[in-house]
Amino acid sequence: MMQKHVLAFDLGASSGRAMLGRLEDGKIVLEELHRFPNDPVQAGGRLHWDILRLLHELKQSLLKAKHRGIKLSSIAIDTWGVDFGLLGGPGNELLGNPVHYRDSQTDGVMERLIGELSAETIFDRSGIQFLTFNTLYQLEAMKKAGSPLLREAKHFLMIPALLRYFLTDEMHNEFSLATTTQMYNPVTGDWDDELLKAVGADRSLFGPVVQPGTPVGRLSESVCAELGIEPVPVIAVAEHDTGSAVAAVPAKDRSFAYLSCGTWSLIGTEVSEPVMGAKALELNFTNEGGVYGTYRLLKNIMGLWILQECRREWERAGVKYTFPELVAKASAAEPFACFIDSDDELFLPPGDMPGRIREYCERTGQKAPENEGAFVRAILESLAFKYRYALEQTGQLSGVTYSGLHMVGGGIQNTLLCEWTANAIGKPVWAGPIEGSAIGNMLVQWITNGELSDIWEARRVVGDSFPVDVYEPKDGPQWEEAYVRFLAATGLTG
Ligand code: ADP
Ligand code: LRH
Repeated sequence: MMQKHVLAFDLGASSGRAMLGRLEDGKIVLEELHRFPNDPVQAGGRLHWDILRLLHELKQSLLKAKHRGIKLSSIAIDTWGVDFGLLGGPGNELLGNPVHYRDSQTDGVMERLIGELSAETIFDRSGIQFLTFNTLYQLEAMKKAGSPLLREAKHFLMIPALLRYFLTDEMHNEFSLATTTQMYNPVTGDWDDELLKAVGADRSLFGPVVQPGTPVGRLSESVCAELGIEPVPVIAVAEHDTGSAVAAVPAKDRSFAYLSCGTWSLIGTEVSEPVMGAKALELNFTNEGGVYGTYRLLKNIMGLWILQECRREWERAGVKYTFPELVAKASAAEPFACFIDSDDELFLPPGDMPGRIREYCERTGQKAPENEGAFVRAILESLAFKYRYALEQTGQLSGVTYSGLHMVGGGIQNTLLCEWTANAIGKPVWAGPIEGSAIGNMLVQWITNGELSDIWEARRVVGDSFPVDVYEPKDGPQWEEAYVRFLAATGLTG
């Protein structure tokens, strides 16, 4: 008889994937069932999600499982934070195509709203890092642009909840993603009325928030009929991909530091209560919802997005490099030649990233890179230093000195980045697993289905199932000296 599997849909910026998982002899057996692009679409002057194509790919995945005779005990979806769809009209139709957070509609909006409400008020009510694209500012941008959608809408659903709605006909927003909106109040444990009012969003749109691990229906009759499959239970996991990635960190120690390394780099620790004080506001840290009552005290760092966009630009110019080829070029380039602050707003929108790095170097009085290897080296060394910077700040906020850093996500395939991160932080890096978000998604499904007892058993099983590569720090004095130059070049204070 065919063993039971869970299916995790993980929609990242570099791709969407449907991963199958089963537990066998205390280990996770993981298999990629389907991988598909998740490219945004520019239309009518806005950058959009290709939401119905993604729904199609989810259905294709279910069909692939059916054709292989695989019995699914449950399915769940995770994606990046902050984006949403609005539903309204007599049949609760999708009103407008969801806009991608890298769209320019939010330019200048955060600064304006901070001017009206104050940073302290927004942070006290949300505990969330100020990022220009947070849902709060997306809604404010719509309000200011006179969008009719907010007036017409009856329901607000974050992207996984929207996809679930299409699959199950049920509507539930989930906690980890709700926190990324900057409109959820972790003290009251509910949407924040004052912040919603400030952006003209009616409270009734949002509905109750379910915790990761909540069963949220089954595939609807119409979806089952269309695909010719049996109804499968659907679970709300940590539907924020970073929340799922943190769930999958194979830590043994309850106080651990992690870096979820993909398109974004998310570095921080897991805490039992949000850290809401003035220091967290000053350092612009975030308290995103985690699994089983935890919070993720962390910093968003722009991450490998900059490398992805360089690669895209070089491809447009006619040369298609693989990531390993780019890493090899970086390895051969001159060390510590120039530095960037990856979180400069220059780097947020899609576009000519090598050109923007050149512009950044000119602005900061540095000699710009002249070839691909030098660009990639500057990106990776600068990221490693930004990780050190944010890890030290995490320690200041949590009061914990970490003995090393767990890295998970696709970025750990970049062994040079792992090595340089260990050198920059002066501590070991433990790298693994690669598919952190999909695995974390599965863990919560297994806990809900009763196949694992709790998150700490689940993390132990991850440690037993996937290789964890250890990178010990090397060349301390050189990296110390270069860190001082990084801080000076980027204007960050040590
Ligand atoms: P996301 O979930 O945000 O889509 P991933 O976790 O899949 O991102 O990580 C994607 C990143 O991983 C890419 O931007 C790339 O930098 C890195 N990466 C993927 N494959 C490799 C590889 N073979 N070698 C080095 N880096 C890689
Ligand atoms: C990483 C991530 C991150 C932020 C950003 C928008 O994929 O979810 O945590 O929310 O995307």
